[in-house]
Amino acid sequence: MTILAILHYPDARLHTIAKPVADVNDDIRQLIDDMAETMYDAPGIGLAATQVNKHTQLILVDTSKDKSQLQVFINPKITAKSGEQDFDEGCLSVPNIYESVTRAENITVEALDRNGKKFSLNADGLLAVCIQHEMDHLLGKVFVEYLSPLKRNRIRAKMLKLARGYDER
Ligand code: GNR
Ligand code: NI
Repeated sequence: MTILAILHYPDARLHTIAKPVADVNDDIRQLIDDMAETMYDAPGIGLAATQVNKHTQLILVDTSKDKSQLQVFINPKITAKSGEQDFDEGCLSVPNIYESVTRAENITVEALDRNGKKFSLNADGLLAVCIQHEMDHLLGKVFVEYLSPLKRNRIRAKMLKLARGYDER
């Protein structure tokens, strides 16, 4: 297994729209395993293929306390949603920034699992937040795009300054 490099905002590649997975094959399963290792290493509770510069519709989530419940969603679709919740979100592509985002409280998701088998799942609370956050990545959307232009520009400037620091050292 391999730990993959995570793209950092404001990298234009984070705005790429992911393509559906046509065939759930061993290449996809290899990517799932590498992404899982990357997510647990980070550590994060979710990871979208977009964040590791792979532009296919694949997301991973593990919101369990002991990090033992990996959930894989290939070609995910939200088929129902209701309610609203505010949550302080973070993102591995925007390190050390936490801001409140409003999302649906309850969602129903349809997707394929790592064997290409279709399943449906109802989620609420943190799991629902995380799935919606990851699915946004597949659409090229980062959570800071829900913030005011002022906040977003401050975050962008901070990230650029940090990146410059790393390059010079
Ligand atoms: O690790 C993560 N934590 C998190 C916290 C609140 C809301 C969403 C998330 S997802 C994030 C990992 C990540 O960037 N996934 O894309
Ligand atoms: Ni993220």
